[in-house]
Amino acid sequence: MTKVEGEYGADEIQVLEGLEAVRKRPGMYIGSTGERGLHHLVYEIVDNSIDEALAGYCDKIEVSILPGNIIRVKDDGRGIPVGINSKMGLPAVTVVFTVLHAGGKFGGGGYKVSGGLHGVGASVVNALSEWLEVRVCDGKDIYFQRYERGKIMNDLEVIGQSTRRGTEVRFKADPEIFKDTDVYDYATLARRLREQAFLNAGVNIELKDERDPENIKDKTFYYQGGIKEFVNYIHKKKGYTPIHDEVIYLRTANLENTCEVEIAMQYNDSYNSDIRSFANNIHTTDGGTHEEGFRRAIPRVMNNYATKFNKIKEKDKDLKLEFEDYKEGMTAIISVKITEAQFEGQTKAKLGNTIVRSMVSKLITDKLSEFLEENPASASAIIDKALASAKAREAARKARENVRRKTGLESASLPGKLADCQSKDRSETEIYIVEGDSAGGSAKQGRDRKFQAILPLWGKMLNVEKARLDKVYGNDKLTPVITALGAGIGEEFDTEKLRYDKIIIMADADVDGSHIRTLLLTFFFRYMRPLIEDGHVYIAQPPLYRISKGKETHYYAYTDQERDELLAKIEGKTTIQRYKGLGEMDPEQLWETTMNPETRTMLRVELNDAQEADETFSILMGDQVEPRREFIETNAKYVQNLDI
Ligand code: TTJ
Repeated sequence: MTKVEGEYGADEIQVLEGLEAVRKRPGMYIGSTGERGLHHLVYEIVDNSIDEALAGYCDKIEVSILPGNIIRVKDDGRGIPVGINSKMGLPAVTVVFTVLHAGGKFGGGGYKVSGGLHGVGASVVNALSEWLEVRVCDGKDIYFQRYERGKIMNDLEVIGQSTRRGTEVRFKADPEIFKDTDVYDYATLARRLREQAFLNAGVNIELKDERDPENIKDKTFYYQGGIKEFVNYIHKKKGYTPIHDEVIYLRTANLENTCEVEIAMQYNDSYNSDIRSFANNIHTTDGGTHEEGFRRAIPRVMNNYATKFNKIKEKDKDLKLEFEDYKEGMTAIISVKITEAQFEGQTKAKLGNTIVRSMVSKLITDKLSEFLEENPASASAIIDKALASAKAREAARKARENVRRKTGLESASLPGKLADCQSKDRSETEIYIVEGDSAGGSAKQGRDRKFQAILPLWGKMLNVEKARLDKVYGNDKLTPVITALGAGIGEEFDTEKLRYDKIIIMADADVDGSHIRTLLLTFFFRYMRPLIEDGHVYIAQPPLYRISKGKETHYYAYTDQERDELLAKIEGKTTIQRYKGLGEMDPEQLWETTMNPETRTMLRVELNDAQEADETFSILMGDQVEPRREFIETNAKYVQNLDI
């Protein structure tokens, strides 16, 4: 029976007010009402099924995007209880979907998840859905209830019989809340569900995209090896080769069984580190106590081993190996599951529980030492790699000091090729990093010297993906960029010292230009990440065509489509010039089309997902052909746009 107004009890009024609050401030509950928030709804529901799987009662979770952008999540667990909850006087399943913060937790095994943006529960999804339906099979009956914008549409009712068990939820995100409700991205969901399958060994998660019946996508994620397989996967994906045989796997839990720590790690042949930490399956991007314990224990345990077994030669004894050295080439997953997790910081992405720091530290002390002693070949490979890193860091430090000594200043003198701007007001200044001397010449003449600086680059740029810090420091192509920007590099990078507000990469719209852009972006990403994070990096967009009508009138087209549109619009006789490079433009044209803030268009480089960008650069700039080809085949458009 459908409820009518006037029949609500006090509890139910509270319930409605609760969900109303969610609809008033959705951002507070799911972070945003954009694409991210929309995907968050899916994770929020799936988390409940994962909990059931972790409790040992569910083998299979099926997530589908149905036509009409309806999400369906189905599991074969025990089913949300349908009995009356005595406190609320409502079926438990109704409470789960209509009471804020009730969550889906009814005790019973596993680690209770709490805090952060996660675990806010099914009621939040319900509040933000145009409609939501739940079906529960308890081995006998099929129960059904429907809600619209959080409001109960019918009493929980039996709609049929089944010997199966499980829970099925379908929902349609509310277009009154979300900017777009049709932007579910298969790759994004796949990424997240794969991650969850790695973090929860043995859980089987299927993802189906049935929006287009002509093109159904279907993937199943199931990893018996858990986070160990996660490390293998990352290496394969990035095209890195491990430098020792086995993934190191360490695990511990406390006596009360309220906290479990798992670590999987392996070293590879790259110079990058990829350390991802999780608490209750939530990616703690700001680290916290688990990462602190890890960073502290790793150098201590490794150095103890190296000393005890005489792994460091007499001539290298002065080098003090630190975490910075041991992290080079390291891929590690740290996963903590804890009751009552405390999430801290502005984004609630930092773990705060202090017990975790000592547990991680002890785990590494006990079990990593054991691993090293039992696997001397692996241990030697790791120590040697850290030694090489320490030497490179020492060389880089000397190179840096050399620069300082030579100039007698803290900062080096500006590069000779730089045509600096006049303004000292950073907020209005720009630097164009320009490929090639001739384009650099045009840019110098065409610019507004008041606020625009030009730095021409020439010759072969260093691929930082294949070079250690010391090579980056001494590199004669990168040094001018570093000194012109004036903000340092690596750990010393300081955005405050930046000499320009906008860093604009200007290169030809061809394959070579694309290569230069990628090399520079890789450099910024690896060595000056805040530059990208804070939105200082831009890509200039020079036109591809000039269409002239007579001597006086000129139009510029930035894409083939624009060219065709212009040609269709312009009457009479026209001539088309295709620019093969920036060098073909005279200074006035370059100013008019690409550099004049009034008329130009630029791409701002945004860092939406650091993890994804990390993978992208590893694949694009790495030395293995296979992952790169695979990447280009699946992301051809992305490669052209260079939007990281
Ligand atoms: C909890 O303990 C008693 C028996 O039922 C357990 C339970 O609630 N299991 C459960 C909940 N399995 N699946 C869910 C669930 C699945 C979806 C898709 C959505 C929600 C909110 C819960």
